[in-house]
Amino acid sequence: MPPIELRARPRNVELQTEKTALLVVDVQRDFVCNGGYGEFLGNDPKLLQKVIPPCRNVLDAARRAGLFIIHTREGHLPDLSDCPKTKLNRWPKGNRIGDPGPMGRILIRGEAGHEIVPELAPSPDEIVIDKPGKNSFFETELDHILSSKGIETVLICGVTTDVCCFTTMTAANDHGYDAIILEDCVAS
Ligand code: C5J
Repeated sequence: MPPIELRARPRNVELQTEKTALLVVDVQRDFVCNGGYGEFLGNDPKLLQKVIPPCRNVLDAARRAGLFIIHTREGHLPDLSDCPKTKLNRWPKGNRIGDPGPMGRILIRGEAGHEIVPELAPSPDEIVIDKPGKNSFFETELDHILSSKGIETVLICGVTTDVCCFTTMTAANDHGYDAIILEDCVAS
């Protein structure tokens, strides 16, 4: 496959398709859907929904270009044994991770709200990483998977810009990957 020219800051880059992965971060129903946990907390889901069409365009383009594609989901085990107390106690009782929410137990793996939105549903050959933290490398197999595929550059899209996307970008740098945030494909 020919390299892909990408306009970027601080400099444009030439992506080698076989060494580039697309990470679609946490576009889960609870974060972005009307009636999800985010809206229940008082957030306006429209701000995040705007990433869905551009992420879909990028996902389609990445599929056509044969990029390695990974989706992530933030969430916890049903017994919450992987959820730090600080994260659990962040909200008042009733609004906490594991409490019943509009789409099942909040941020619990297997619940309806934990699922990726249908527009960005992973294909059967794409990897889905379940992560207990914000940074997608924290307590996951992501680094191992990327390095075993010879990936050197990761393109990051999804939600939210300043939380899971940003922490994933800095962690990717720390692990030795070039990381590029697709700025029209992230939102907060
Ligand atoms: C948040 C995320 N914002 N996926 N998660 O808690 O950015």
